[in-house]
Amino acid sequence: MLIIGESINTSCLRRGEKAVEQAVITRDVEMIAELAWKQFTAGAGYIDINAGTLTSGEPEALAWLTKVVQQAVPAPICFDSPNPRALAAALQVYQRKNGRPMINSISAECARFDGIFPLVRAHQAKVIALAIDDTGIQADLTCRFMAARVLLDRLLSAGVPMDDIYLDPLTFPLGATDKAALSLLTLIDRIHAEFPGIHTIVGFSNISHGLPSRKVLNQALVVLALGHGVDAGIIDATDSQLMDLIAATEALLGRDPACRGFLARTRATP
Ligand code: THG
Repeated sequence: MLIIGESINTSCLRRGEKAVEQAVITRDVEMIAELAWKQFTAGAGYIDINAGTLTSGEPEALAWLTKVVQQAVPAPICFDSPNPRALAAALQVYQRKNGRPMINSISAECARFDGIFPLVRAHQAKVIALAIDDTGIQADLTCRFMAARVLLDRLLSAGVPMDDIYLDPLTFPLGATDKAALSLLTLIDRIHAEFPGIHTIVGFSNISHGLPSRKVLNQALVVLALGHGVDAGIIDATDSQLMDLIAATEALLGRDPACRGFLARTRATP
């Protein structure tokens, strides 16, 4: 599973009230570099950066984060913003030595597609595609599936390679709808059945918003989604129990030749 580390997000409260936001506002290089390093050494293949709470200074903040993260770790960056100006500012300072950038995210909303698609093309970025159109995020699965289909058609016919697209079916919090996880799993199945070759990705921590014991809910959902063939996850890579579960589940599903990944992990953490 491709792991996108979620922790460098200004809405993240994990390290105390608004600690990440504060670190970005004060340009605290040390704290951001440490967050990047912890996620990288824990196994993150991409480091997500999101400065979405800083509405006016977002472009400058995202560009600063890019410089700090690419200096701190040899992993590529996942640029997490709906704002084309912020994405453009960050991509402009991104050095590709750590790998191709990933843009998080485009959608079938017309303004968002038109604002972000030129950046995907100009930077030859991998792209996360949200199953949402101008009618908003739909609870109805067929509507969400239709939004995904329209977006995929647009990306593929514009020449984006299938292997560069990560389709995100999106999930509601379980606290808001009992069937949130079941709907997500059904959508993952439908996407893999109807669009073979397309990657799927989920922001797993969304499921537990507003509920206690968030970690264990996130862990359970990741295991379930792996059973449905999900390819990638935006997760807390520093949750070592979650990373153990991913390694074990991938081995059990035959996605880890000769259990190499699992064995390497168990040797590292006896
Ligand atoms: N899809 C895509 N991108 C996304 C999301 C998605 N980007 C943002 C978000 N959803 C994924 N990132 C986060 C980051 C932090 C949290 C949730 C989602 C979060 N953190 C807790 C906190 O700050 O209190 C701590 C969680 C924990 O400890 O487990 O909630 O869906 N494409």
